Amino acid sequence: MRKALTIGTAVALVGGAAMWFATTVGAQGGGTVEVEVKYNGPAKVDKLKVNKDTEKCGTETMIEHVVVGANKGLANAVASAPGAKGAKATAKAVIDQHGCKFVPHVVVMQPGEIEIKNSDDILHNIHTYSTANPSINKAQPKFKKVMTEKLEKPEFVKVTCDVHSWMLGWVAVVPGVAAATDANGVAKLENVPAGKQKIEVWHETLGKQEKEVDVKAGQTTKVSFEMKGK
Ligand SMILES: [Cu+2]
Repeated sequence: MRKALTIGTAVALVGGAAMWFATTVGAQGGGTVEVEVKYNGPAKVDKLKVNKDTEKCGTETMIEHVVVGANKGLANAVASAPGAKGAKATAKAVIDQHGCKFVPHVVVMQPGEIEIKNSDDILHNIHTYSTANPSINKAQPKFKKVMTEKLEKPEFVKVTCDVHSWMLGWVAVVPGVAAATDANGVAKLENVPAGKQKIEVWHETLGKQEKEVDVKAGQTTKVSFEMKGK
């Protein structure tokens, strides 16, 4: 298993053979980890009036700091198995500036490239607050529909647009298998290698937690987190 992983990693690095690798790991017995994240506190969503580019942005917007769904499920948290390196081939990460919001609010990616889109037909800007990766601060005029940028170091990167002060998003650059929680606070990590795995959960305002789980091949292991208010 360990030898196969090493060879697989090398191949994936050299030749973009990530799909082959995912298949190999699956065949060798990956499991699914279903991560449930709860928050026993109030949602925090700022509503504010907008008076700029209203034909695209609307006249009111929301900044989603803490989104709580059914059964106290916490949306927009990032669950990951950082030790499950290269276990899943992921599609290219995309964040879209749409309706003067970053969509999705939290995008999850493996270290590498991200596509930044502008679907609004107005001027936006992309401004990242990163420490591990070089900062990005670039205008994205309406004719620049897509820009590709590199985020190669693991980090949770805050993203804003300097044209529209309310725009806030996050890019979670996470090695291993990772996913954001849905509206009900659930994230599924697929193809996690069997055995003991550390599971981490991150949220933009509620911080980080971790637990260890025992992943069984071909099975779904459930793990539950409860984030605490600060
Ligand atoms: Cu903008």
